[in-house]
Amino acid sequence: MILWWGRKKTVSGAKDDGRSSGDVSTSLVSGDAAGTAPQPHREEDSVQDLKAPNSSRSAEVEETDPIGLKAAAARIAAERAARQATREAGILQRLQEGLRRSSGKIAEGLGAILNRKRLDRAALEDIEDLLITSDMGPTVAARLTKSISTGRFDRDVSETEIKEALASEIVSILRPRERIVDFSDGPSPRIALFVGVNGSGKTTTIGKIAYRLAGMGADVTLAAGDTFRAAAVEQLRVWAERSNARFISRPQGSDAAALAYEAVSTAQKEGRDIVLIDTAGRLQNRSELMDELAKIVRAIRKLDASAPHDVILVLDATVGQNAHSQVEVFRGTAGVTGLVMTKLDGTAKGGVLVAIAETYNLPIHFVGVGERPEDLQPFDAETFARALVGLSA
Ligand SMILES: Nc1nc2c(ncn2[C@@H]2O[C@H](COP(=O)(O)OP(=O)(O)OP(=O)(O)O)[C@@H](O)[C@H]2O)c(=O)[nH]1
Ligand SMILES: [Mg+2]
Repeated sequence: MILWWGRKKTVSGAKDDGRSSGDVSTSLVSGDAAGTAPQPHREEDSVQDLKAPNSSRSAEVEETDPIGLKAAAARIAAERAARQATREAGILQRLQEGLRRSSGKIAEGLGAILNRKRLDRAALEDIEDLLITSDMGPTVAARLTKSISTGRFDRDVSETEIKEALASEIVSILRPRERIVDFSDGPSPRIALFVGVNGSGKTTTIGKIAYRLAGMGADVTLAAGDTFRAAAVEQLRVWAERSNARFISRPQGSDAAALAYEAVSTAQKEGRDIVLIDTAGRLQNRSELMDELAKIVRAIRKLDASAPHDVILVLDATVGQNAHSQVEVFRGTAGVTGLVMTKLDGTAKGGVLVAIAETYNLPIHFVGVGERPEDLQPFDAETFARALVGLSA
């Protein structure tokens, strides 16, 4: 079970604005994400199931379980496990589809190289070049090439064998960066700040996370810290409405740090669970904008010295190697605690995630493979590595 939200669901009607987390759950599961987004457990399902136990249960069960409670509970658990398996299968399929351009490039390249059959020096050099041009960077490319040559040099190899070897080495690079966020852990309200360059996918990622967290019963506040553009505020407002989240904004041109302060202070007073703060996109080489980010962090810390609890840098995979300088600068200015990589579906540069994982000791929380809420997936090293080289589960 993938955990983003482990805390007990907020009691329905406990908040002063009349929003009920029970209502949120119901509306979410009836939407197009039903069957794919994690669905909150609905008490009424269990009650109904318990009232109508399976009539074909054996006499033996009847003896030890006279009113069928155990049998019904087992059935509910099995159904839940089946639903979860279906959801996970969907996740893998979407990731494979999303990474098709990246995996297609690697598969096509390997196919052409291994046509020559023997894994000789020339073939290894070509594979190394292929990995570099797939945006994995020279260090990772050299490491992967060395690893696949071990025990296979000058032997006949199949494309699948090489893909398997690549995937397993990529997993060993990615595994230490795998960390699912449990947003319910730690202080409440938990404050998460989203940063990144223009158009990297910050607002969309916040929207997707809010949608999923709301579906899990969290009480989410969205803060429109991108005060530069009216359209940015509206974009976030739409996501807030979709998730039935509390929305805090100020007129265009307002001070972003003051908005962040207001959002945190309001969430503290109202006892909210989590505040997701959007920020304006800023190029890493614009120092005045990077200073503004530091000011936002200072403003939040006046209210909670341990906040922001997450500073999530949203990276756009399509920029390829430029992602490195973004990590460098944002890490220095805003104290980045974790990464999200978006738009992996729109590029053949998916390998850049491996290069980033190898270079920086930062957890990768999510990957984005499309624009729908269910296209934001918790990062899983093995699933990602296999999908990247075009292998099935
Ligand atoms: N294909 C695809 N598109 C995405 C993904 N994530 C975001 N987008 C799209 O990328 C565009 C930019 O996303 P935003 O969320 O507005 O980016 P932003 O970082 O908030 O942009 P600024 O606020 O201008 O800095 C939008 O059209 C999104 O729908 C993804 O994983 N895949
Ligand atoms: Mg935005």
